[in-house]
Amino acid sequence: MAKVPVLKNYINGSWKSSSSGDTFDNVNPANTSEVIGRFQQSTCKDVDEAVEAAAAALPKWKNTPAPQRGEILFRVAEILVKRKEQLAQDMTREMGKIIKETRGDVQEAIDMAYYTAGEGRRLLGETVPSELNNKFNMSVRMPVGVVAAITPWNFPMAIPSWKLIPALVCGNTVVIKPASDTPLSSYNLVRICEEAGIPPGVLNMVTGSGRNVGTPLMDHPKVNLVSFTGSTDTGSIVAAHCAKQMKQYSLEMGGKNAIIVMDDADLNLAVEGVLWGAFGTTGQRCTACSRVIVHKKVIKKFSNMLLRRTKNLKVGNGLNGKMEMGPLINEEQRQKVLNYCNIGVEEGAKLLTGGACVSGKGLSKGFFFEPTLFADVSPKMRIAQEEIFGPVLSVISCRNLDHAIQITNDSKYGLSSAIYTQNVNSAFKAIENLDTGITYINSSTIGAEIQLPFGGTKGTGNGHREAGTVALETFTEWKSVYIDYSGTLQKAQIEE
Ligand code: UN1
Repeated sequence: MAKVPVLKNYINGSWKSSSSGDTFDNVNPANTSEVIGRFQQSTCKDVDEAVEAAAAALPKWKNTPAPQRGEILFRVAEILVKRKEQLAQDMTREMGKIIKETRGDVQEAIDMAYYTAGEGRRLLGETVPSELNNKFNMSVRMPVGVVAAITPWNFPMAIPSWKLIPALVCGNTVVIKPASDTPLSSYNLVRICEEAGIPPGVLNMVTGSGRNVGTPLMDHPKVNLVSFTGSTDTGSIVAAHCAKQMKQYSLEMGGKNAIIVMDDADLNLAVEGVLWGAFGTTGQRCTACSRVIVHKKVIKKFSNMLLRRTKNLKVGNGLNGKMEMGPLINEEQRQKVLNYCNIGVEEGAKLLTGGACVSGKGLSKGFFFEPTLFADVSPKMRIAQEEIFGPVLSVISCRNLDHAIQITNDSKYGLSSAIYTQNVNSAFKAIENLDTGITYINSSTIGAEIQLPFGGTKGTGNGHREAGTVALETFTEWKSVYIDYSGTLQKAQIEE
């Protein structure tokens, strides 16, 4: 059996063991007998060291011209391109999603790096006229300081890249705590950043549990901003901790995303979009489609078409290119999904297919679950309201567009929504009235591109967005600058 590699923390430019001396195993969710790596079970001492390193590296990094910072990130993109296949394979082994999707995850990091590297030569501010003569007004961006990035397991490289890359181009220094289920992809990304020339202390990585690493990291007084992606429950804890110290925080949290299928929709197209949104990444996306709201005129036909396709999805090890859906991330998640299926049945929804763990045929050592479809779901049922984060889709009937929009918006979340219709008026009405941060027309709820803002309304976030140019709003502070070259005391607002 191959020797299991021991992978270390990255602090101040060196790869270091944790002060606890303990490690934890990163296992393959498709085959739990495969241990991918042993990672550091870190403590608050390691966190402290990493944050101190980030704070010490800040003045120099902040004063490195932004175009130079951008050039290093451009090199990150180039290395990611060269290693894309290996990085994707590592990711499928640690996370389970199929290889096409992990290639997409790495691609999203590549897109982010190329796009954001260019910000090194923009970082746009404003110039505005002054109300006085011989006076010049402008705004410039400053880094926030030390950024703590706390990242989830479902996009093990893309989401870390959404945080690290904009933070770094803006002149911040960073400590990242990756999810314990998928630390290898963050490790790979940090190694690439080191290779590309990110100086010691500017980027640090500490692995370990939420309690021993995440909490001391967000509570550290030298951390100026916490950028978190994960569950709404954990996000509200992050918010409470940050509020106590009046530090900034940006949260990306849950979703209960819906696709509306109108009676004039291209049903074949809609079925494909719904399948991709519901069962891609085994339903473990915050943008996953977990409700499909179908016009009553076509619901019977649509449900039959969807059922046929759902039953035929190939579930298996994501490294096998023929598979369409991999395992869930761990047993806890699988039990949660199973529990929701039981709740759905108890609530009176009709289980059309799925609802159970998959075993046998070489799958018994993985956390596989059947693609699951519920019909006769009413909007208030728990399976229609709560985020399941698994391959469970609820079909809900609607009377008309207004009704569909009302059902979609009846959610504590507001991340992504979609509508399938051939009617331009319905499409625009939906764009206007769906209360989500992202809306797709004739496309699924997943697959956001990095050059637009990513995030949502209500319980999904706290008003911030990631990616696009707006990421700069999170990772910079504004400074307004007034330059008076009149040589006299000029008083704004004051009549002489
Ligand atoms: C997430 O699920 O946390 O739009 C991120 C998408 C991907 C990102 C998802 N580009 O589905």
